[in-house]
Amino acid sequence: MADRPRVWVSQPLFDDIVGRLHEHFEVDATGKVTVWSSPQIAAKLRGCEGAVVTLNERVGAHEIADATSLRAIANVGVGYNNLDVAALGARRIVATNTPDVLTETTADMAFALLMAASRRVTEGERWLREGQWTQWAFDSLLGNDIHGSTLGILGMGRIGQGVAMRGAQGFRMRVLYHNRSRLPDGIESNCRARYVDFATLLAESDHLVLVLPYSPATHHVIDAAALARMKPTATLINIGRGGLVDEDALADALSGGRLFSAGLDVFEGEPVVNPKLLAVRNVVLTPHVGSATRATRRAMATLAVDNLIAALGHGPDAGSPPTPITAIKTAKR
Ligand code: 8YV
Repeated sequence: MADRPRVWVSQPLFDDIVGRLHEHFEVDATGKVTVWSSPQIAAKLRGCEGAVVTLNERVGAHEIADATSLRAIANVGVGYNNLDVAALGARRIVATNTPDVLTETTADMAFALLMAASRRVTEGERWLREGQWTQWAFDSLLGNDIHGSTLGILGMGRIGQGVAMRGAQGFRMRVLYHNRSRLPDGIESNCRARYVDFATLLAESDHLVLVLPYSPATHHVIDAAALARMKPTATLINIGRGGLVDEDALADALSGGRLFSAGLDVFEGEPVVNPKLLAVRNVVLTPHVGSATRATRRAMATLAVDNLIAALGHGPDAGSPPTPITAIKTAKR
């Protein structure tokens, strides 16, 4: 049907889930993982009413300038710093994300990194594979305890709360957090977490987990000065966005013995990783896989597709996408 609205799906998701879009739209779906330049994104969006995008695709004023029929962007992911929400809002383009469905999986990943970095799991594996394990030694690869230590959380949204609960209940950790605003008492006691100021969080955490959204206001929130306030025995975990951390300063602190270890799932220039970090022994590096379980990625793709269908006025939630970022109403066709 020639008059069906066109939508673009920027990366391969799951065929059966993307297939649901065919019921309502002409679908321009990408068959293989693709790096899209800004002009290519603009060209793809031109003539589309909607798109499903990932963190790889920056969608801002420039990319939507010629997309005069664009009405909705469904982001696959809870973080949406790839979208210029103000530019979309000015054009009354609905933007949605995928909160909640990835909370527990991403909180699990924070602990995977925390445990690996504190107990030197990947470092030990490298050492073993390199054939360096010639004799068991009482004092080799000594790490730090997780149980009973102080867990600090910077950014106490849904994922931060999931990390707090794992720490408090699973590892009997003392949990401190800092956030833009203090949480209501009920949530604090549920997570067994205590609100502290930023300086106290830095000074007292044995394990500091970054889970806050990235924006110009949070750029390099962990810089050389912040690192200098942390315990030299501490471990830093970043599952938020790479731009939260000054990576050069982190690499210097790690190699200079001013920070015990780090676990990073996100990087400022990803997929390119700062060579100074690659050269450091005491850092665990993973390729942005915080939400990467089959079940969670399916749930994210499903929610993004539900959002797009609803935002474009179809399906059971027509006109009311389940998880909008902006409060802008869907224009009726
Ligand atoms: C996603 C993430 O995999 O949700 C987020 O913010 O960083 C990841 O869980 C990514 O956004 C996919 O676009």
